[in-house]
Amino acid sequence: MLDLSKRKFKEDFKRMLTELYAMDIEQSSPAEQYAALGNLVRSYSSKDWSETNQRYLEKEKKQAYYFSMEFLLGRMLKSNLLNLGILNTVRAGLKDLGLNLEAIEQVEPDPGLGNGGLGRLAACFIDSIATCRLAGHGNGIRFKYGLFKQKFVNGYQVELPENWLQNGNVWERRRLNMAVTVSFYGHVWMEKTKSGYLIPHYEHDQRVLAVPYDTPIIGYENDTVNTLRLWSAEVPPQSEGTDYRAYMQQRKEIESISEVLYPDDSNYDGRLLRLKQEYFFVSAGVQSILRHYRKMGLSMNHLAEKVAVHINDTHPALCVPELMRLLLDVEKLDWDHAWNITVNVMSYTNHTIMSEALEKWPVDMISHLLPRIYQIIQEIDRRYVLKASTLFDKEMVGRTRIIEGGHVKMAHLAIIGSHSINGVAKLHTAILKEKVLHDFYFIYPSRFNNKTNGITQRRWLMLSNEPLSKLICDKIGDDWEKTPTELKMLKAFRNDAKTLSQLHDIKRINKERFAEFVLQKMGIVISPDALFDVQIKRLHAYKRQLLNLLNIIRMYLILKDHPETDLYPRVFIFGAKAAPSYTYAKEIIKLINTVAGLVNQDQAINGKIKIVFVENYGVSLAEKIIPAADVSEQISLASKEASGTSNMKLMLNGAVTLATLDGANVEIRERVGPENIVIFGLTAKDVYQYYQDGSYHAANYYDNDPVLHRVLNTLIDGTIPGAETEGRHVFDSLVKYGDEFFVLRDFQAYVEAQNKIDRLYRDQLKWQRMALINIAGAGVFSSDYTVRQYATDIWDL
Ligand code: 26W
Repeated sequence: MLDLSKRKFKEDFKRMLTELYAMDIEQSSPAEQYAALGNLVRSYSSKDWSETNQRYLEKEKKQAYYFSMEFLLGRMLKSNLLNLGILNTVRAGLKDLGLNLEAIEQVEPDPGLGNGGLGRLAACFIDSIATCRLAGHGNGIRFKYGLFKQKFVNGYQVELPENWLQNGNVWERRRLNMAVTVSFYGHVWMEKTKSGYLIPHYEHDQRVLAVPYDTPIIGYENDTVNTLRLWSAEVPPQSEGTDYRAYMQQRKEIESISEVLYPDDSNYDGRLLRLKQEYFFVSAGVQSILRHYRKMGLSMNHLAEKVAVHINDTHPALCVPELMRLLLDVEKLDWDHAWNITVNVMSYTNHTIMSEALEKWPVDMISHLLPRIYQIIQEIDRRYVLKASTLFDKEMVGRTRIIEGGHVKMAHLAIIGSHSINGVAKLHTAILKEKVLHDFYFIYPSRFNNKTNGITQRRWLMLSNEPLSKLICDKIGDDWEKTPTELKMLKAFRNDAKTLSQLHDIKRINKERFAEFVLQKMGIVISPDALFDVQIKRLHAYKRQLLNLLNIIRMYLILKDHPETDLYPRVFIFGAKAAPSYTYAKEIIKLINTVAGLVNQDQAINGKIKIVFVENYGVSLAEKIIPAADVSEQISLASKEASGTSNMKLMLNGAVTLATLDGANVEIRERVGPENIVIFGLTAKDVYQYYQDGSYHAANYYDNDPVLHRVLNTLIDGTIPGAETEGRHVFDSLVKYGDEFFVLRDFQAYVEAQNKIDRLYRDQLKWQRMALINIAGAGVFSSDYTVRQYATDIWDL
């Protein structure tokens, strides 16, 4: 923790402005103030950063490397100030200088280097790892363009490039001296030495320079500063006499590797570029780990005692053959030895059971792009098949092998090559064991384990909801900041009318703030007296934003028929991006926007329902919405949402969860008790039962439920002007084509659950008590605990 007085800060800040821009405060713009502040904060952390690295090296500490294609960091300025322990000092100092921290913060771009839950989890984890003083670092790609910027044009999603690096990035450090070379294409031939070794020779390969950009990851009020290393693809130092045009062509091709994040978290997109990206950051990362390891002067035999590599979903699964390649070809270890080390080093997390998202690469593609890696995968597969055939039947071996049907199955590679395989919530892990990965669970039972996801309470409460944090501290002190389960102390106030009314007031302030934002940005008037009902997450059919929409239409119809109906006023808040290629999801966005257009300006319903679909949902918007939420919609089809993490953020901020028994919702219910959560719908067991007997007939629900019938008809009968095209597609997907995610099946139960919410909310004392119990129960979902479990059970740090 930094010892910094306000006076010293003000001097430092003014000096930095002068040094950087030769300006004083009056002359400077917020952009310059931000850059000065950012540089200052970085300089404040640099001593701890180098000392942390020094300490790890000297003590030969085991280090974990979290390999992830995505890190959805969010803005770093305030989070770094908080973790350095100087947030209040800096804020007050700036105020003395006539400046406002929150205004300066707005200058920082929100780096969207991720799609959704998986990327944000990686960001929460690295924050927690540093906070828990664990030796763990992130490894990923420095995408020039983050996830697209979403705009709505006539209700349709339009994607614009997100050039987050345009004005530079104060947090990163380019480290050219630590660059490594990554090889693609070409041919490999093996030379046999006299001693019998096979030495691979690469011919005509394309070499790419991987340049690391390091960002300090500052622990909360401690002296640990870990590293997030993101790799950028560049042309290697130009060889003599390269033709200029050929050079430019080559440069374009190479730089495209770290150009843009794939905007897809659902559909596997078989593009060569994605495979290149995966190998690029894997090879660069593993090479740099070994280079660091060699500095300790230990033999490779001890690698697994000093290094853990974590494979975040299958995207970095090539870590397995890449480490094998380096151990075999460079370190000259024999196969069995190398394999043993590799399996002990690697661990893998599965984040989805959606089969579309399970990566498979065509053999042709992978053998052409990565010839040596493909040879190694073939050998891993050959040995697996050889051994498995002595133990299991042919079908089992066929189902579990890595290369099958002309494809390389990345999940199989990750599982066979890792000593640990985990799911991200109890239910998810159970489904992996019993269904999705049942064969592998049978083969490697001891490798499987659960690690329920978590979130950092620093970003998702202390920073984003300061009024609530302060109230909590007033009530129970600040131990919860470092020991989040201490939030349970709040339960003592469950019957304290004053505390409950304070909770109400804080929610009210946050809602006013959000309402103001919505008015400014969207021109929509919403009342903070209404119930704020929030669904924020990627747009995907399985998450069932559609179920939410159908209920909104139902309510709208009731109010049209009988404007006097006593429905509690509601604001339905959505935030969601759809993958650009995911037509159905985009149609749902358009439908929600069309219904919003109709409902929001219909005088006849007296403003009782409002729909706010915020553009460009991401970390920064989440920070605004979550503190203002009354209800948290977690309504995925049971079994489909691996965990969910917005559910945790919302409960921590006092929202009541309206949910199916899916993902971590199950564990949230365990924590708060069934009376403090509203659960509805099919269970995972029900869903699997339906699959088994094929007995779900969606059309029956359309035919037999008059309410649902009428609601669905509005999609196609002109009740919602402008909805015709998308309305027809969506209608057909539900009624004609089988309703893959049981929306119609769960409709009635959902309506009842929503009615229950309506009733509960009217009793504010009771409601605030539920909110309080939710906040009090949210501590266990801190990522501080999750990463400690990874560290102990998996990485052995
Ligand atoms: C190949 C493209 C691709 C990209 C990303 C496929 C799949 C993914 C991820 C697995 C999608 C994802 O973000 N999954 C989410 O992971 C969160 C963190 O564990 C969970 O909380 C969510 O339930 C899960 O959907």
